[in-house]
Amino acid sequence: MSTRRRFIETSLFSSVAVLFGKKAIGENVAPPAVIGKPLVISTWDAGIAANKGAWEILSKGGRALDAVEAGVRITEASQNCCVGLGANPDREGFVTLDACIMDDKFNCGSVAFLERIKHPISVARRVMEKTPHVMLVGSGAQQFAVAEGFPLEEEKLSAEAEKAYKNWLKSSEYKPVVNIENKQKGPMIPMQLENGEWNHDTIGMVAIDAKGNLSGSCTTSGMGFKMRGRLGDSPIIGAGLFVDNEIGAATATGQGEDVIRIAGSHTVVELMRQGLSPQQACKKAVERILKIKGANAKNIQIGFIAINKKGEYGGYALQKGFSFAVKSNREERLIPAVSLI
Ligand code: SD4
Repeated sequence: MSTRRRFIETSLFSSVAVLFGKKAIGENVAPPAVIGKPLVISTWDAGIAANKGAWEILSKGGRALDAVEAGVRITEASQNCCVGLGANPDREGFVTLDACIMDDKFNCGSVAFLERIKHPISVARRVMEKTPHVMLVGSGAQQFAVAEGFPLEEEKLSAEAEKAYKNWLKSSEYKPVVNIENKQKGPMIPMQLENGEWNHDTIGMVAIDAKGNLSGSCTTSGMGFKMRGRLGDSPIIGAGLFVDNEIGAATATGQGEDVIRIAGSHTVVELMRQGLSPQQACKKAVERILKIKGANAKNIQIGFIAINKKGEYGGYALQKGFSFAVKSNREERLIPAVSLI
């Protein structure tokens, strides 16, 4: 080993050891390969479990792409959460799922309006890797999934979703107006609960691996009791998710229509390109939405999270109640995001 390389490794080891509050020499503390990397962050509290799945891969030197797929599959499979087949249906009573994934080379894949498939994120990855396209929707996406060997699940609402749907049916009228749920005092998504928290039905995850490569994933059942055929931001590259391996990665949650309006995740990445930190970039994007929505902003929630190439991260929300989960060599925690309102 060259003297210079040994010097760099020793200095790195010392600074990491200081960060851990340990003495540098003689302590059995394995330093991360690069400070700040690997790192994974994801939206809402379900992100804690999802990050653990991603970490299995990242901590062994695996690819960020594999990590972000594996991580959100945990959420998709969880019947306790509102993401995946256990989630709230559309107004006709069907659960329709949207997901997208993006790697470090601008490869991306997406599925939308997908029914009866448990892991839309993995279908999105197959679209990316096995087709000349970026997006497949509806019956075509389902046909592709089945051809790829994904099992077609039973068409049955989870007990929670069935209860919520029946409840919603009592007061709902079918009016194809965006945010009609708010005007009817019915559910809106994300919905503010009695205890002041927001419910959610999406997980977005972005990660940087030990080699410094970025990837991201986003998967959702979308807005509960949405119009049949409605897509939000989550399956749209640039809106719900964007990755530029030279700069950073961002993902969004909340009222998808308003994230789409500003090409939200792409905007966050472009703001980081201009020199803003991940948190500053997320804040600026949220401010842009607030400016557009004006007084109507009080009825919606939007949250962005982002990481940059250095392994710095941040998040920002329109309203209180949004949190994001972080996992790295140094920390594992749920962070309440700062909000504008
Ligand atoms: C959508 N952005 O379909 C998603 C919903 C969401 O927490 O993120 N909910 O608009």
